[in-house]
Amino acid sequence: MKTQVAIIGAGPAGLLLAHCLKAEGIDCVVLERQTAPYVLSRIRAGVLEEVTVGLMERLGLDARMKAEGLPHDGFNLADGERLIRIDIKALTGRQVMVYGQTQLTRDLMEAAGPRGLEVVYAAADVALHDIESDAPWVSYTSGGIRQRLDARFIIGCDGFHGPSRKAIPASVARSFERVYPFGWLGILADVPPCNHELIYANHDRGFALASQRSAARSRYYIDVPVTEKVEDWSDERIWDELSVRLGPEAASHITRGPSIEKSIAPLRSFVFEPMRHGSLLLCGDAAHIVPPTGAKGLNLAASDVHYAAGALLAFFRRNDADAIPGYSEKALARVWKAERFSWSLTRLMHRFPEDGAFERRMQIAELDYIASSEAAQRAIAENYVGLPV
Ligand code: RFL
Ligand code: PHB
Repeated sequence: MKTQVAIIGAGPAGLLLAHCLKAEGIDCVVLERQTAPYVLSRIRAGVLEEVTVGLMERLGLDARMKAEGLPHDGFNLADGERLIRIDIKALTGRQVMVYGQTQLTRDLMEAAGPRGLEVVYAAADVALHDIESDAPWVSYTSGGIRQRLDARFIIGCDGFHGPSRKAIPASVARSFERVYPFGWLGILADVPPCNHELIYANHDRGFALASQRSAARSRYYIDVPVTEKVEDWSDERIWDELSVRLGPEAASHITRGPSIEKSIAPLRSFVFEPMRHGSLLLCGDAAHIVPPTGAKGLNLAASDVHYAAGALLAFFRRNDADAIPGYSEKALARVWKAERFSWSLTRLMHRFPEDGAFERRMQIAELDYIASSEAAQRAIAENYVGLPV
């Protein structure tokens, strides 16, 4: 089989890019290791920046998002006692959209067939070949038969554990990593949210986040040591912990209910450079990971797609050979700023095992400063709604 662009991975990065290319008449094939239902069963991000919403709008795939998504004008930081509201609308003139990654992925998936997008699910043993040439190819197994897909470019949208990044020789690459000593234990439940906006809380007992998917579905997180097992956390134990960490005001509005999903996600900061080598471009979690505190992971995948689609369009439509080499630098400039924001918000809102009384006071002082300074709130708001692409 032959195509112009082979995309590995049908998560949000892969599907968004495939739709963007298809809309411009550029041929592509997407290879996904998992089945479609499995991809949809992963509960992840919930907050979309304008860059992500804008891509869906331009693709004409925003109808359900506009009908069911919740535009938010602000969010809250809590220090165990009070809520510090960050009025992102007043401070930046912009909003974020609360709409689950699952819903966004479903919208992209359902439009694939009608728009003639070829997505091969359950593609096993995907391997990249000749990425340093102008004729790279991908081998994979589908229906028990080994297949070959030739392309002009391969785009690695295969997440943190996929094969694409590993195909770039160590001699030309550099990675930067910070692994955090805690993970987020998440619970999804069909109960009304405790607050109309998100609350990120730093309590003496640890971090908590109150988020939502709709007026009837809540998503909550608490941080737990990475050694913790999800089986040791009954729903009641999680609700009890949330009630303490989110503070009395939010706690009084928590509606408890049985969990639909419960899992622990490890926290990591990671950047891989460069994001392009030869005819291979990396997008999304394949190239970088942020801790979820800033709600940036999915949105960075979308901004990578924005840059990658632009570069591929310039190459195929305008014979502009310079656009492809420029991709890595452009994408990384935005990635590093989002890494900084996600890291600093994680630092501010979590208790680190090595922290003593001094570090705790520094967190309290910083939250106090944020509460009293519009300049500090503006800096947070500007990063939270997303820096320009
Ligand atoms: P994905 O979603 O991991 O998709 C990669 C796809 O590649 C497939 N794949 C392969 N396919 C073929 N062959 C192989 N060998 C393959 N290996 C892997 C996988 O099956 C998968 O389908 O990466 P992508 O597309 O780059 O998207 C990134 C986002 O998923 C991720 O950054 C976000 O979920 C991060 N994130 C959040 N981001 C936000 O922007 N806002 C949030 O509010 C937010 N909250 C979160 C999050 C991530 C979390 N977890 C679980 C890590 C909350 C959590 C708890
Ligand atoms: C979520 O709703 O899953 C969510 C919201 C905000 C974050 C992370 C996750 O920062």
